Amino acid sequence: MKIDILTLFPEVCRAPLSESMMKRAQENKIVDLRVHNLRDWTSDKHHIVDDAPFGGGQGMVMKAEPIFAALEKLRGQKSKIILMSPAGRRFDQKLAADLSKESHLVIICGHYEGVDHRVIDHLVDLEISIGDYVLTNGAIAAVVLIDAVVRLLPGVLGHEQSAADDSFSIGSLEAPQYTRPSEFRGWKVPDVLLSGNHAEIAKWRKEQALKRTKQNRPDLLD
Ligand code: JCQ
Repeated sequence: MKIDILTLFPEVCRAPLSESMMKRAQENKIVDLRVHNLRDWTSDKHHIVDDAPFGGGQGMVMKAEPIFAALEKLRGQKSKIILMSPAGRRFDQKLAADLSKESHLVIICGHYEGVDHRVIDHLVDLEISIGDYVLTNGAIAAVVLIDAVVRLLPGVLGHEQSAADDSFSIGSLEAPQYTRPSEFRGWKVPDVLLSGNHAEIAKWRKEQALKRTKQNRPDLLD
């Protein structure tokens, strides 16, 4: 998969996408990730990327010209053009799985009070929000989306089963996990996990997963 990120703050996404699994996915040529500075596509001498909103109001709006100029270079036949925005459709595991089937994502990172709406009407395929809160910087949201998508690409996770077993893929949260020592500060690991009885362990995990889902995310059970 090829991913192009268009942002005014390339450094915000560079570090988190250069570590751990994202680093290995790039080294193994599973993903070809490129970060572009939107300012490089301005044609005026002051490299202006934003301006005041028509009709008045607070803040600045990202100009259409540099975004269209960038996309005309970056987009190909099969590119999916995404805008990160709090006004977008809410991102979830299903959308991550759908996007992991694409061959090329171009991700535009919004900032300020938004982008000129002609970008959304005539360029963007999909506006995506990572949640109901506002960030200063769409590049942070883009990192979240990319991480969730790239880890689903074949060969990124160590164990092929890991992604299929995720909470959110199975519709409820995961059961509690423990590791050594079996007693820590007087708190013991549940006996059943040390019993070696795999049927009992599976049953316990199912019960615990349900209990945890009821407590933390009752909406998942509806
Ligand atoms: C993305 N959830 C929150 C902030 C306007 C495109 O317009 C804007 C973009 C941003 C940055 O992104 C987010 C966000 N998903 O805040 C304001």
